[in-house]
Amino acid sequence: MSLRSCGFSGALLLPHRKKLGVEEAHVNLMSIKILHLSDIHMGSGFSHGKVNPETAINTRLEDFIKTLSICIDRAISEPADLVLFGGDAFPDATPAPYIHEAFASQFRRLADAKIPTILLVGNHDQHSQGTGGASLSIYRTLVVPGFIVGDTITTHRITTANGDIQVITLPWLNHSTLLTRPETEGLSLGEVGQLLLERLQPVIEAEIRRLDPAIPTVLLGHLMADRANLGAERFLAVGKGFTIPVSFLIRPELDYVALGHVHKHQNLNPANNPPIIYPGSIERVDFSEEKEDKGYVMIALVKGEVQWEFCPLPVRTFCTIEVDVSEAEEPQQKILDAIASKDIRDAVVRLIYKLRSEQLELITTTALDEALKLAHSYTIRPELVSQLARPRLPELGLGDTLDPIDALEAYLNNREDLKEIAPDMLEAARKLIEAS
Ligand SMILES: [Mn+2]
Repeated sequence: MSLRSCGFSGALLLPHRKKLGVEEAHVNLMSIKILHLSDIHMGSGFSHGKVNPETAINTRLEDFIKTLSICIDRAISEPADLVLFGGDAFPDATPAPYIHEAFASQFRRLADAKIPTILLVGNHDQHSQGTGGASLSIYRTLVVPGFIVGDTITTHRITTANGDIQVITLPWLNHSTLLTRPETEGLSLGEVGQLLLERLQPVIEAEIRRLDPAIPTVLLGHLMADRANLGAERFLAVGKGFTIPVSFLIRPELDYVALGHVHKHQNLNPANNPPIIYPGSIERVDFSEEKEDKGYVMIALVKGEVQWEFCPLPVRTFCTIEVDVSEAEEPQQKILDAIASKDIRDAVVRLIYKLRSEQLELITTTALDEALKLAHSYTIRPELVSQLARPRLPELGLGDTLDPIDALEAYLNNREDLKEIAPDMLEAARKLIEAS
């Protein structure tokens, strides 16, 4: 695990400026340095770790803490003038106290170093669709010096060591944020999304109109943008919330758009006017992020000029080993060869092999365990090829007649990946059937 160097001078030239008065030049000579990170999801993926016997803590929590601490170290050593967290601190709004404490003790170091910090509220931070508050609101209640909790659409003017900056916070929006229940009744999810977007537009316009045009401006939003290349969050796009067109975010008033929500790092506006950046998650949350680099973004900003750089983090390797041995004469050896072909040391490994039921007795699990023992953790999933051909929904046998809702329910019961949106889908289906 090597960390690519991420050198960053942060000093910006001011090529397009008219001649500056001495005083003005003094103020503008240094750029404002921002560290932008997002989607920490601390407390996720414990099944990929194990309990550290020395600390009694799950090793994946230790991984997440270590990665977050590298981000905070960087903010302090730079030093950053401002830290922007793009939302989704934990897997849900009610993390176990020791997980919340681990998160707080890292961010507390920013308060100690007097680095202003904005904690934006993401969908995973809201308790019961936002009506139960947010896990991060505790920082406002405690009045942590320099900390702002972004749980409303507001513009914050922040004074930093290198000048003032304004940040528009746009937390995760759900249906109850800008719409009332009677307004959404009978509407499809798509129509609700459209209505929400229509409501959002003037609210954002009002914020933009109030901006001070002389100082740098950042929009910090937790949202699903329509051009985003989806990582682990791809299922959340369906039914949960709505997408915002990237064109909505390309505004001359904005110098940088700092996003959270999508776990895959990307810039949605290669023209960089302004850069629209998802830094992505700081650790791999699950196997869907196996091939993604993880990191944070450093930004140097003066009004009208921005430089940004993705800084990779040395995160835990995830490794999928998939092998079909159903036609192999020595299936065990073929599996061992597949394992040997990968660098599994300290990695989270999943071994998936396909075989015929007659081959089952040719596989010795202890030999596989031995071959995988260098991994940090591993799972082994044999898949029987004969089983693969089974009816996709065994509950729907011949002769059964099902009404459409029962059929959909049976289907959803077989789709673990749709579990989160299953109630929404069933509700939408009921409405459709009632309307027809
Ligand atoms: Mn999110």
